[in-house]
Amino acid sequence: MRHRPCTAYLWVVFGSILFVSTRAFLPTFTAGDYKAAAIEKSEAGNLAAAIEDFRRAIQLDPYDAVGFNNLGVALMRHGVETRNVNELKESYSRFARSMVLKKDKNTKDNMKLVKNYMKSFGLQPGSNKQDNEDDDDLEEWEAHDEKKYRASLKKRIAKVCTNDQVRLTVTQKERAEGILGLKKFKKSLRILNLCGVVVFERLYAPELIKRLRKAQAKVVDDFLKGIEEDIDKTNTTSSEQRSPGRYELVNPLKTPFSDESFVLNPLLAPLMTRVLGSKRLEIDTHSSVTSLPHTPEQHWHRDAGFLFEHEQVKKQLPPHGLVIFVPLVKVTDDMGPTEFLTGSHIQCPQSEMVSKQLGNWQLNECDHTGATVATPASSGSAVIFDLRILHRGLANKSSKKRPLMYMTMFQEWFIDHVNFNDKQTASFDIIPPQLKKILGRIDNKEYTLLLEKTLEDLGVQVSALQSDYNFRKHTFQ
Ligand SMILES: O=C(O)CCC(=O)C(=O)O
Repeated sequence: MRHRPCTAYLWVVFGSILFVSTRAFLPTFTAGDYKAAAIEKSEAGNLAAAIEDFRRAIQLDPYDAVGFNNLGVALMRHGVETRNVNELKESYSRFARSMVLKKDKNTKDNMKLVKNYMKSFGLQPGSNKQDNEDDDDLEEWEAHDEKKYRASLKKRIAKVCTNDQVRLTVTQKERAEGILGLKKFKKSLRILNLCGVVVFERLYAPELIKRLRKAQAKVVDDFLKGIEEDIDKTNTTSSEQRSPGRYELVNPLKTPFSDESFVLNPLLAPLMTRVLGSKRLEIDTHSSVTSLPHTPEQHWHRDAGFLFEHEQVKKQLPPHGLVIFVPLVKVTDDMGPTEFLTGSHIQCPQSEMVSKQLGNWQLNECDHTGATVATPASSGSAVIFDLRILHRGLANKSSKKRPLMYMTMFQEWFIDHVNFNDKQTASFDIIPPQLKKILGRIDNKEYTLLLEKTLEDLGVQVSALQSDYNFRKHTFQ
């Protein structure tokens, strides 16, 4: 029996028929089309028209570093020709945006060039110190004297990683335009790199949060009903008790959980690619964590630890993943927000480890680590943290549930072996202990094959359950 197509699927088909037929009548211009047209116009000497097209290109692709650089060059040339200082100023800021998206020597040279033009016109560019500062604090790592570097790191963490400073508010304009102001973007990079956590207040549209809240509440209610009937259903493939009264539940891959505005929000995507140092990212966990009323605090933990010993790499590597928590209700202090030990995502030599007293906990952590920060936040905020940071959920002392969406964005090569373990076949139990690790991954594939075979034996047409699109063979994206 062929699997009955669901309504969502029919909408996709209908949508694409509509799209194909409208496309036949209405030419759709891509960012690439506008860029190509702009280059032609620029070569023909019509810089003003080229600027218009470059502007359209970056509107369509606001994360294209080359697009911003192109626009900067056109503005610089036109600004010099017409002695238009506003165009020179704008050119400088377009280069700056391009550098935030991708550091590039040519763009840096262009910045110097336009700075010189501006000076010759009597203008002082980049008077804001922060704009000119390198946003990557950790780049200093290589050219340092280890002792001096640690002392300065400790000072900077103590100064910057405070409750107030790790928070940034997203404006309505930024939400509507889908892009953060340059200064805010740079600040968020600095904070996330240095402190290991950053909070964007009210990042998501209230309408999306409303739908997520409703859908998530149903997942929680169904789960709670299920464990009331059978307590063995607590830890399954799609649920896990994280600490007493705190449950992580996997979300179904359907709207609103899979909406683009949630999984690939334009305000966050550039930060993710910049901090992780790659565009090849994958969501690994898409779930929620709910702490029930009157539940205790959680243990301090890292979602995933460091990949290598500090002595092996001697530098801070980019994270293997970032986590995004999204409160679905206003999380106040008494509802038990998540608490972080700032700077604990940055590795240090063994000799720099000290004993730290964190509440009732005595932990061995790097001396440079700073204050703990708790992250109460309004609904629809995004609490973003490095997978390696030490954190815990605080006690929910209130009489309300505290639901957070929980999404992890991983480097494509990283496999999380800790949270939500893969399923193994029953025969895995008789594999000798010394071979379990090396055979675990292929045994998990075996488990899928076994399920397919079992379904086929029961008369289910397994191919009808599968996508026809062999994604990973078709694309390296
Ligand atoms: O509940 C929280 O605030 C944090 C949960 C958490 O960190 C976890 O379950 O891994």
